[in-house]
Amino acid sequence: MQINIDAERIVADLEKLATFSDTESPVITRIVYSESDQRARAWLKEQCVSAGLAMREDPLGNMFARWQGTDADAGAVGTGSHIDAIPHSGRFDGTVGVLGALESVRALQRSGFKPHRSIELLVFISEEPTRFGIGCLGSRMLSGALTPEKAAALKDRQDQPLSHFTGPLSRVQLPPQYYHSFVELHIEQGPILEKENIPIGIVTNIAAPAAMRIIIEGEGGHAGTVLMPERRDAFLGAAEIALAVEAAAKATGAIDTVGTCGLVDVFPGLANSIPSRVKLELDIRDTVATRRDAVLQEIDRKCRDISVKRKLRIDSTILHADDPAGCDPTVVTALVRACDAEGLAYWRMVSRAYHDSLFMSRIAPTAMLFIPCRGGVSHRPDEYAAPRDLANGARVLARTLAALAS
Ligand code: HGY
Ligand code: MN
Ligand code: MN
Repeated sequence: MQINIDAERIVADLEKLATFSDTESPVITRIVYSESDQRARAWLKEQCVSAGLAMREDPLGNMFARWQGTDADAGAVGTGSHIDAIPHSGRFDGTVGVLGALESVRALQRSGFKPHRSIELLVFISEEPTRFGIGCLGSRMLSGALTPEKAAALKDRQDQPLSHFTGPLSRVQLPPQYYHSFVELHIEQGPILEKENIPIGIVTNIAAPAAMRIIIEGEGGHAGTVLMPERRDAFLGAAEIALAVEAAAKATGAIDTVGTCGLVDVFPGLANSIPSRVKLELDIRDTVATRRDAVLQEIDRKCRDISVKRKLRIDSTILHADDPAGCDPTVVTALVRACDAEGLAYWRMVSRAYHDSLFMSRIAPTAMLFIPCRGGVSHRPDEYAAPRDLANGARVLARTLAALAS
């Protein structure tokens, strides 16, 4: 089967999608449910409809664009990713797995392929943790990993509850066997493929992410008149915790353990006022869940020590601590065969970033394919994937979808 991918079309679509942003392209900010996000999803819906796909949206905002197969009752072959983008990030994270997949479908249509199983493009809502502090909100609910009750209890950055739904959240979870299989195309967000000069990554495992929120409370006061021995400076407690995160991640001795303190809110946040309250949000990951959990426990222990030593009140909450995912061997084999058919070298690898596939793997045989991104850079405006790599990814995806849908 000859598959002709229109790489220029993917590039043009990515550029158009990048215009729906709260910051000037190439700096992208597209927070879920924001005006930019809504406009982006409306534009995307039009693209899917003009590709002849049947559109539906669930109460949370997950979008489904279906190419009806000859056997309407058979489990569909799913593909897709996300289009929400963290503030000050890039144009390729998530979007490649949506617009590249759309071009894969169009290329299969042009080749005259007729799917036996329906092929369905899924655009997940809220993959990034920006608004609710928890990533993969859409795929967590689709897979049942997050119940409607827990979702309704989520609060956003303004402490507002999740309210952007258009119907009962109980209708979001997919019925069993809804998908026969699921494949997600994504940029690697790491340096390996570019460094090894390998065009395709086939993901065998997805690392286990965890997020922790820590509130540190001390005593505020005048930066000039409160003498050092009397101080209970909340930020210095936070600083010790941030260093403890780095030490605990390194102490496991495994290169797969990572820890980041990326969100620091200091109150009142003025140079001449001693910090009385600090909110930290931590991101701890590992390919082995027990090793990651040991890091979470070590951080908790350090918080207790720092609380006593600095007379601070320190409360920590685990926002989520998910299991890693193993990708399904049959879907991995379909990807390998597609690479062979295209004469493309591939590299089996771990995904250190999490993706909606982490949760889709709980309800369907799932695997992912990566394309290189320049310098391995992601979550930054200089994130970049070359047209040739976009076309390679879409071609391998098209072949894989065709094989799974036959
Ligand atoms: O953080 C992640 O791994 C994903 O890019 N949201
Ligand atoms: Mn991301
Ligand atoms: Mn992503």
